[in-house]
Amino acid sequence: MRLSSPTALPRTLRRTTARRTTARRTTAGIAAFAAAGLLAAAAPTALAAPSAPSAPSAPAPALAAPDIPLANVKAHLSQFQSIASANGGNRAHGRPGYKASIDYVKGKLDAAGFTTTVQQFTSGGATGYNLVADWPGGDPDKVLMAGAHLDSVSSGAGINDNASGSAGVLETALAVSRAQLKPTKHLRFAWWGAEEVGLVGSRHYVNTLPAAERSKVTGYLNFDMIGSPNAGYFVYDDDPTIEKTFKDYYAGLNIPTEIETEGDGRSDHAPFKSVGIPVGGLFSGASRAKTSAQAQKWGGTAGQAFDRCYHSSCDTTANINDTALDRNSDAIAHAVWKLGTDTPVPPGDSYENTTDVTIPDNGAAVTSTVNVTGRTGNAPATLKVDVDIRHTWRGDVVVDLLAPDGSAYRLKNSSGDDSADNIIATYTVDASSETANGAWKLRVQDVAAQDTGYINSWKLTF
Ligand code: DTR
Ligand code: CA
Ligand code: ZN
Ligand code: ZN
Repeated sequence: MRLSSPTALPRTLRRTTARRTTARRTTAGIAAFAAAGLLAAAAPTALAAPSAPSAPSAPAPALAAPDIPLANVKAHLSQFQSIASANGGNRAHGRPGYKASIDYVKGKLDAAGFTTTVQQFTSGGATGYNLVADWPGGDPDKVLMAGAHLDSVSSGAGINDNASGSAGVLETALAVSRAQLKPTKHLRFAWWGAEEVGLVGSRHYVNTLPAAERSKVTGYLNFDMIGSPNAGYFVYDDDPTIEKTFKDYYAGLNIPTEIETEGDGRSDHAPFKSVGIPVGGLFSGASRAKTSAQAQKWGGTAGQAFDRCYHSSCDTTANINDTALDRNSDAIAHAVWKLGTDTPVPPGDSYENTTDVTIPDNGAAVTSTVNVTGRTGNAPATLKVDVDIRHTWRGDVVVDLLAPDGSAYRLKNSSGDDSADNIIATYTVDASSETANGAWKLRVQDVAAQDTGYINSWKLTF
């Protein structure tokens, strides 16, 4: 049902000066106006004039990941470089430099309180090793994994490919220990062997993981080359929630990202993906050349490979972009903290924002957002919208619900003669044409001068 835009009604004289309501057409709202079914709106209950706005109720503090110290990550790279130099110049599968790398990482994790397991396998007649480190605690039935391959090619030390990812994951695990993090999920970190000879270690892990254990893995985050000298910022486009976690992180830093297109099947996320486990990850680029458009947004050199030493002997500690290594290591920690501590709201529950938002008098619209995640399919035809707006002379106020795609659903029009205060009401919206997951917004506008207020809270119930 298409609703008319708010009518601008002359306000009866109320004060010394006559006032007119000038309801603004919200072109976006009109243009995107869906055939919204406003099925019913409980009559707002008139309340006593609001007391002074209560102190904004602080939302539950999200657990923010700590900064991952670049110096610590680089110290691990130096160790891996020394290991390679002391063992024939590489850390390849079946060579002593690889087992020495495993021993180094294991020693750090044992000292930090992790439960470590070294899993052996054979490939090409040589013994290979995976290192798996469990952080005690969390829901054993909801396991979040993060990993990186620890082996290099035989031609070099493999510092960007992939000591960089190994060190970023290691330092994130050590940060979990320093924080004595109590995540809701069970955290498991892994360093894979024999990736360079065909994803052998990670495939062995997945194939030998009992089905009951496999079904507990809610996601696997893969980090393979995160410090390329001519760096790009690529996000795997596999699981949308994991992808969004990384993309939102970088957007918060105003760093543009691109979807990773060359890595499908080429790293350790592939075996997890092949059994239906949600995967994601980050990548800073390999032998492909950076375009001029990419150089525009990321810096670096157009026409040059992201990593000119890919699979070469020059892949040493000199082959690292510190900024990319630092940013990507921080992004790993952000994803582990966010995905490891989020407790997805079970379907049928509500999504609420209780942060106060001031509504400018006769001014621009303001919005308040709830992020709906963990749902499947579309929103219901009877989406419940509980609104709590404290505002004198509520006739000034226009209220819309904005779906994640921007579609506007009018909940309340302005009405010049409604002099009652506050809008505390429940609206029901037919949102069945909208995808459930995403950022839903309550948009509120005061379209008449004088009388002010704020959004106190609002809630969506599916
Ligand atoms: N890191 C490479 C595999 C590889 C090449 N391009 C991508 C893109 C995304 C992930 C991995 C890769 C290697 O280990 O040889
Ligand atoms: Ca950092
Ligand atoms: Zn490689
Ligand atoms: Zn690699």
